[in-house]
Amino acid sequence: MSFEKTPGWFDWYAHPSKPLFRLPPGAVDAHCHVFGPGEVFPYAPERKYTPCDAGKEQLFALRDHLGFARNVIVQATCHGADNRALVDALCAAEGRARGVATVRRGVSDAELRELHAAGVRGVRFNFVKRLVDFTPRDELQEIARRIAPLGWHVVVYFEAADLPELWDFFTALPTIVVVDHMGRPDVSKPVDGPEFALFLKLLREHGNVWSKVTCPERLSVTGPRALDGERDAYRDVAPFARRLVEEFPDRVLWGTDWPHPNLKDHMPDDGLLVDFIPRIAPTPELQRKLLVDNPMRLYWS
Ligand code: 0GY
Repeated sequence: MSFEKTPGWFDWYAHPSKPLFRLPPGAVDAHCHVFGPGEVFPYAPERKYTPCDAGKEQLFALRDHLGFARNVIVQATCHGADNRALVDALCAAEGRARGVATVRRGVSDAELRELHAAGVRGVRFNFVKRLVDFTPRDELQEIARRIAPLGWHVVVYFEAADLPELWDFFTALPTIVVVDHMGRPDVSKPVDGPEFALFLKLLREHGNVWSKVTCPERLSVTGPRALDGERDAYRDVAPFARRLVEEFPDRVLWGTDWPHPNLKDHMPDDGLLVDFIPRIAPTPELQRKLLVDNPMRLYWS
């Protein structure tokens, strides 16, 4: 089956620069996706967008180019709960990738065991309204109860404005809860303002909540333009990410978000994204925790 990309869709950056920042040995890209290829792994009928194909070979080439050792591949909404492209990538990665799947209420124990054997260690619950249809909370609670005994965690994706309404649901989950993209703060608001304070409170009061300090390219208003030739792209996002890394050094993860679905104004150079890391994790110790210790503990232990 062939698929037409959503009009205006940006393909991923074909020739990313070599980062100036040298990643520590064993670094993990803990948030990335595979899309299709649609001919082999068709996109889900209920999807809200049709991406460009972005397969496992390209992902592994990017991993090697940037200097990562491993990937955590997160099921994207365009594949719905059909995890075949994800599982195929995990199996091809020879132990160098783990996955986060999407499952529905009817998933069998045998299917969960197969996903585990392939390298899946979590499920993703998506609350971003432009990406998914509503799923009843009791279905998600049931899934969380089913996956908890496997030692898996729940990854949640939501917009900052929806956190008050989701708070009780998140704080009742029986597993580690990993928040995508810092809960999508509005970075034009102050880092010390009430909206981000609520997110910090979630992590302060709930030791099982982690955050991905990802997606400056998605959250930034100032954008990728560096000033004075310095690599200071996405400078408005840095204070938010740095606050999380410094206050919760053992509960943060970093990832490229390749191939960057749904970006409207630019497609980031992944090399530049890696160069963002030392601005949010300024010491070798913080960098090691963010890029190696934390993802290894969550996905490989
Ligand atoms: C991301 C962000 C987005 C998309 C998805 O699963 C997805 O479709 O997560 C987005 O559009 O913000 O993490 O890739």
